[in-house]
Amino acid sequence: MNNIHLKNSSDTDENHAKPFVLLFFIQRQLFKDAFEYVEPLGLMALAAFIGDNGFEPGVFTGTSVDAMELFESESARRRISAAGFYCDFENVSLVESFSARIAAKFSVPVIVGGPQAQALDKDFFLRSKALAAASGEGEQTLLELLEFIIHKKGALKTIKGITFIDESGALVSTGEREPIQDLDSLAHQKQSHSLTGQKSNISILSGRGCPFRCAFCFMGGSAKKVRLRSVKNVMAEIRKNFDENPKIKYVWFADDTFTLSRERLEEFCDELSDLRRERDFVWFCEAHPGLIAKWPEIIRRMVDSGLARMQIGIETGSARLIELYRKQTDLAEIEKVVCACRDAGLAQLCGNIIIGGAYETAETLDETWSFIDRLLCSAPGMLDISFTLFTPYPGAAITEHPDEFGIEIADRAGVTSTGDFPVSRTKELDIYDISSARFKFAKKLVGRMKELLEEGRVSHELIMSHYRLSQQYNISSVWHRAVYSKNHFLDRTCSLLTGSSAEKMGALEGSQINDWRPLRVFSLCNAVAWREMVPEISRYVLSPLEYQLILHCSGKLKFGEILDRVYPMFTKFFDAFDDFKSKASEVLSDFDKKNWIVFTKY
Ligand code: B12
Ligand code: SF4
Repeated sequence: MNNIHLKNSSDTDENHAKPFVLLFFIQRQLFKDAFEYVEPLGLMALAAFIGDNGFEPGVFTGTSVDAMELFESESARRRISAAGFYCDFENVSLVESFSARIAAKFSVPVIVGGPQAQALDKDFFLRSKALAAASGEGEQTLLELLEFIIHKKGALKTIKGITFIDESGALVSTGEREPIQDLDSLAHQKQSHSLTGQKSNISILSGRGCPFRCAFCFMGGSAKKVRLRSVKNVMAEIRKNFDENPKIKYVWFADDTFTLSRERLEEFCDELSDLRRERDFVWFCEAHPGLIAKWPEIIRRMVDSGLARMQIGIETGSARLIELYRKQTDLAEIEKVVCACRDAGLAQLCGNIIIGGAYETAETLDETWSFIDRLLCSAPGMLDISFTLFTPYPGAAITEHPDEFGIEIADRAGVTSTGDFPVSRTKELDIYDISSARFKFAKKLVGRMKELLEEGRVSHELIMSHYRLSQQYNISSVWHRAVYSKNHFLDRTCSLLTGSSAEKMGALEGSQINDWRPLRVFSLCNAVAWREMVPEISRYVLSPLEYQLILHCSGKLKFGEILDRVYPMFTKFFDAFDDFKSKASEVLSDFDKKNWIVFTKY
């Protein structure tokens, strides 16, 4: 098993009496880091539901290699009554081959669900040997399918919301199942259902459905009526999971509806603030910029109650395209939200950009870059950008009517891409133009971020907050990954400041400094280059005094002791010790600004 430690599924007699059902979210090795980070909420919800209705569920998230190993070891121990697979645009072919293997080798019935289930065709069923695919919300559908498979209750054709191949070989669809109305009636997810161990985060859905109809979005095409859970119910789920897994440090509100109502959001802020008095955690949410722009002052309240990172869809910098996407917001609102987040002291805001979407041209790409650049300059150090390529998700308006959006879909099933290559073109840009645009955008983004850092536009407090979020809460940002951590001196300094009791010089008051020990954050051998016996650090030529001072910043001597040792070497250049002391303090302050040193107490 590669790097993951599987928990044994529960071994109690009581559980063995219940039919065991394995639910999988599998991906190829390539995606390992991205998706193992969070538990697949859909499967956790299904597990909770069937767990309350007479079955013993286990949820696995990981690579197909690990999944097969788990399947083999579990089936050697006990009978697996059924297997369910979460299927999205990326893993269709993998689910297909995995399911075929399970059906052939273990004769375990396979059910498929998830966002891509509605698009599975007859070939998929023939090749995968899956018994049925469930579209939409799967709780009741899965239960009825399990009752049918295990207890021989009912018939496939009477189970709403599924597709299957009948005895005559025809692909049959049983029609849509009504989405669940009262979400508060659903069982809460349980950490014990996860077979891949306890994570340091938990994803939560405070509602289902989306009121918007963005033309590129799967939800835009298939979104059902919005249903919100009560704040009380959501908080009870969070509290229960905290009790079960004290390792949780990050609460991830995954739904698109979290910021739908101001009053509800305020209620969440109050509840989350209360909970933070008992537990150390921070939280994330998705937000619609059009909503937040109406009451931007809410962001400060969210930040005060622990919001560490928020995600919004920016999509494009072209006013015409954002309208075509039916995003129901505009560039001015997005800019307003970015500035409001900056002013409220939010640590991280992530904006998504689509490259190669409707009517994309070289000109719209230029507009998008100018917009990103303006936003980055407005909120240096806070705004992360992530670039995605347009992907033809089933049911999205652009997928259904590409002509109306100036798009030509070349590879509808996405078999040539792992999200890393375009599968469609626009009237003006071919696949290669779009691919190279994405590459250039990613490069330009990091380049611009580095410039902003070098220009001193990013505050030390903000940089430190990214280090703290990474070290204490396992939250990553583009700024941290691609910019701060690539600057050796800054990275070492911030890591020391977060991970130990070290301080910046500015944090030490007056005479306090004499008792603290300056410590250089790099190895002198590696960092100092000697040119004709003159020392340089990163092309900065050191004066003899600077060299002696950095040499003595080994963390072993107090500042006062360093002064006493170095002064005798330079007496002839100073009228008195106090002059020397003030010059040495100036030099150390410069080292501190360059991130060459920190101060340690012991
Ligand atoms: C959280 C999230 C993530 C998380 C976790 C993913 C996860 N699967 O839980 C992370 C960050 C890892 C992620 C990554 C990606 N995501 Co995402 N993600 C979401 C998000 C915001 C919430 C998912 C969720 O928890 N939904 C709530 C639960 C209750 O619904 P559900 O997962 O659909 O499950 C229900 C039903 O589908 C069904 N069901 C699900 N599985 C099964 C299995 C069986 C057997 C049965 C019977 C039923 C069934 O029953 C469940 C309960 O009702 C959704 C948007 C959304 N609102 O759904 C996008 C979404 C799922 N993601 C999407 C995409 C495209 C991606 C990425 C490809 C993005 C990218 N470009 O990198 C990656 C792919 C990850 C991968 N495959 O490696 C798309 C999927 C579109 C599609 N047709 O495939 C969505 C719908 C966003 C969108 N609006 O377009 N994502
Ligand atoms: S992009 Fe977000 S707001 Fe738009 S339809 Fe999809 S989920 Fe809703």
